[in-house]
Amino acid sequence: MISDNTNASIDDKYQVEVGNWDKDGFIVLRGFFNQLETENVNQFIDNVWHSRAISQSPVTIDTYLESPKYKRILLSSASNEARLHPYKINDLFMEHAEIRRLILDERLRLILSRLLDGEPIVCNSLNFEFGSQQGNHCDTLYMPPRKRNKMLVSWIALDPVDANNGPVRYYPGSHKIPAYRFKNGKINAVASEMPEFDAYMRNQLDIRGISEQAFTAQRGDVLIWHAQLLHGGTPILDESRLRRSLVTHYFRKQDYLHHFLRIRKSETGGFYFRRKHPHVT
Ligand SMILES: O=C(O)CCC(=O)C(=O)O
Repeated sequence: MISDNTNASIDDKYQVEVGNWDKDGFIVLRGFFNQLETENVNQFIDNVWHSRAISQSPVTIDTYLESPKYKRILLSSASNEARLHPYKINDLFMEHAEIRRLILDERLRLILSRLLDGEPIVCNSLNFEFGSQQGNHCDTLYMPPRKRNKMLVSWIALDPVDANNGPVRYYPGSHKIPAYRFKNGKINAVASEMPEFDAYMRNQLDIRGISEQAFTAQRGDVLIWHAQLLHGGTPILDESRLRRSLVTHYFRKQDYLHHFLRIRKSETGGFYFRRKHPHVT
């Protein structure tokens, strides 16, 4: 039983939502981070852009998402133009405490530990300014965990989000759909077989009567989803608006102890992987 006051109030506030995790495959933590915390991240991202050319940072960015111009490059070589189109900056958490502080926040870790049934460890983070605008997918297509169902994702709103600036869409309960097996027997995405994946998921949603929901949010709200939950990013209809967010994928630390040389402890007492940055294209 949790005795500490902070933990007890987290329990009071969020126990209902945590109770829905198994049924729905997601929970919502409204107003979890305050304005200062989210503004600090937005400021930090601005600074990362402004200082990129002199930073010699190994951090990478996926530019022109969902377009034929898509390319993964070093952030230090990204043009000003690239910032005006959907992009994601990969894995800032490996280099910067400003990101770790939020994604390994003590209260957040407590909730993630409950959902994972063990200590979380960050394996990847993504920073967006226009959302992902990505088609429907489950995150296990790209990074399946060693232990089935022991991976989850936190999505932190860094802007208010409504129907006009690209809310995340998601399908409650879709995490219960048995993972699609590609022809090689694995669940990792095979690009040429994604139409079959899409058809399988559409059929399963129909059978189960699951319909699409859009996640509208205030700055500081957190959506946590099960890595098997079907979701995607919607287009931004109002081109004058941003939709900044910080997305983090977590495994369960106890499933990766054999990678002990790469495990680091953060300033807040949480854990993350210190590995190589992704290759540029
Ligand atoms: O923020 C979004 O638009 C969706 C992000 C997403 O789908 C992901 O990171 O897996």
